[in-house]
Amino acid sequence: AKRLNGKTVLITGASSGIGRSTAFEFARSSPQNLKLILTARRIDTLNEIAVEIVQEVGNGVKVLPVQLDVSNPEEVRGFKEKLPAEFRDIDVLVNNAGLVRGVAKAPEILEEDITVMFETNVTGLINMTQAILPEMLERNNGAGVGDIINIGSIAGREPYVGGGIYCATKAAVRSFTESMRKELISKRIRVICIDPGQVETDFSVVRFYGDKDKAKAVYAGCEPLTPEDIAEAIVFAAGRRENVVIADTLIFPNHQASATIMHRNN
Ligand code: NDP
Ligand code: 8X3
Repeated sequence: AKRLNGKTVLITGASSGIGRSTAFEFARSSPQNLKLILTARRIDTLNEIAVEIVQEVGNGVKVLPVQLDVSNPEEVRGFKEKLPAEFRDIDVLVNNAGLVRGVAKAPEILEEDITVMFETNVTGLINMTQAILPEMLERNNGAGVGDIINIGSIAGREPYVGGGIYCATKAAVRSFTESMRKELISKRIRVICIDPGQVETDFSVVRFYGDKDKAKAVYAGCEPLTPEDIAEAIVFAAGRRENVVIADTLIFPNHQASATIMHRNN
């Protein structure tokens, strides 16, 4: 879309799944004049993705891979200063980095899992937002400019058994997002929440601590969304006329009607 021409887009968690697909989708939709900052912990993977994007769309798109652990407040704080000047005016922040660990119920939930989920999905997302927002607010002669796109989940709307912590983190994302939209009412900054249902990525592999068979079983007899489906929605939201805010979106695959109601074919 022409509206994305010249934009600088920062994606967290761009090394896999939805974040990775979102990077490709932005590049495809504005292949001549876009700056993409791809962040995650796995810098080697980001470097590979940067090469693949340029192979696919050409070098009209500038891709900058940067290692960043959003759960580390110090890294987040120092992040902006490390960027080359031409990448510093961020127009679109996609807060996508996130994870789930385990399916344990209270009181069996591992303390480490609780900490990692909250520090990544909640504190990490909030710290990232606070790191990027000040410049968004200053630009446009103080009227502000830019989009903050937060990836929530159906899990943030509907808590389920075995998801006590993950669901709580996504409910927190939802609540923070809504507060911010209200706080920024007088600014030209769009605050956008996208809540996916079931998407097949490494999400369930991470949930089951690397057990691929258990992860596969989550999608048995179902046809989950692909990460591209969510990437399209993200880029669509970012590509609207500046007065149009796709404030809140819930996206299911056809067989899904709630966090736990799934039609299975076998
Ligand atoms: P993936 O596991 O495929 O991708 C997760 C991404 O987050 C990776 O790029 C990973 O990169 C990154 N990440 C994890 N921890 C950190 C960290 N501390 N710092 C920086 N990056 C981090 O899963 P998805 O693509 O599915 O997940 C993306 C988002 O979508 C998450 O917020 C998830 O909660 C949400 N979501 C997913 C759904 C699904 O069914 N898949 C449904 C609804 C929401 P690295 O390991 O290199 O740091
Ligand atoms: C991921 C969707 O419902 O498996 O956010 O937790 S769910």
